Amino acid sequence: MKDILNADFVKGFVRLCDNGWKQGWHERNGGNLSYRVKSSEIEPLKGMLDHSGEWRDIGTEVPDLAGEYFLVTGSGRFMQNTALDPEANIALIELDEAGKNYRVCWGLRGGGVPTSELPTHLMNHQVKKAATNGKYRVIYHAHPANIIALTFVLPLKDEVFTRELWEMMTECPIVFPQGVGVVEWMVPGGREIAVESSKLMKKFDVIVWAHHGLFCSGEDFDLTFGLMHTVEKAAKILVKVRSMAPAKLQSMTSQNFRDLALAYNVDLDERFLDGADS
Ligand code: 2HA
Ligand code: ZN
Repeated sequence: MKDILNADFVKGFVRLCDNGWKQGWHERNGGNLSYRVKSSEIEPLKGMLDHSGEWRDIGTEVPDLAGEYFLVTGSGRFMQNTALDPEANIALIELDEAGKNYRVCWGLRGGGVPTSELPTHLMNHQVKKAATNGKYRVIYHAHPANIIALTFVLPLKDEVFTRELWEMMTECPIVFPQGVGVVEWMVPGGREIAVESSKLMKKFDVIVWAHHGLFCSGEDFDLTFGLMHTVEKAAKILVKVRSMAPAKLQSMTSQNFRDLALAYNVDLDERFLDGADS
């Protein structure tokens, strides 16, 4: 199976898992990753895939992803172990022609199933594929401590999280100009949270799951990991600021954001600017 392990997308996938682990975002089996494989990447590997596995229910429907292949982390697997033994911890799956079932074509040696968050991953892929003309291919879920901490002290509103995080580092509005969406606490791992998440993924590349973690989406592994990293770093600064003093003495103003948007040619939603100066 050397060729599958040497494919660039597999190497990039494994590297992201390892980097997330090194950041401390993946305690035990926390977090998961999926990649929508290009047909040019799957073609040369087809002879090495096993198409005899049984079809299993995804737990939701993703008709616009019918027949596509995804590389995914395994349920209960530890990110920490991915680089040590990719074939035991990740899987290439294929979706059926209805987008209702999947089967494992490679990986999860010794058995197992894809991440418990497969419904959210696939529904987010479906939304992002449509919204970006197929450009976005990565969905990444992690449990970074600072953003989780903030979900206990900030109102669970898109406007509040976006504005607070944007203010923490000048680059933030350039890195995530649409802002961040927030999902109130829900039971993870099923269709319901997948539906709520995918509604927000239509507008945002980053969504916060209250008291749980973050989902990021992007074109490739570097951009998606970089997005997670940037959001969590801004959250870390905000935790420090709030720990040092009850209120900020000064911060970026709405006009500062408008000037930045003009200089860097990004669209910032006025919803996050108007009346938000404190
Ligand atoms: O263990 O993070 O949300 C995987 C998870 C579930
Ligand atoms: Zn999680």
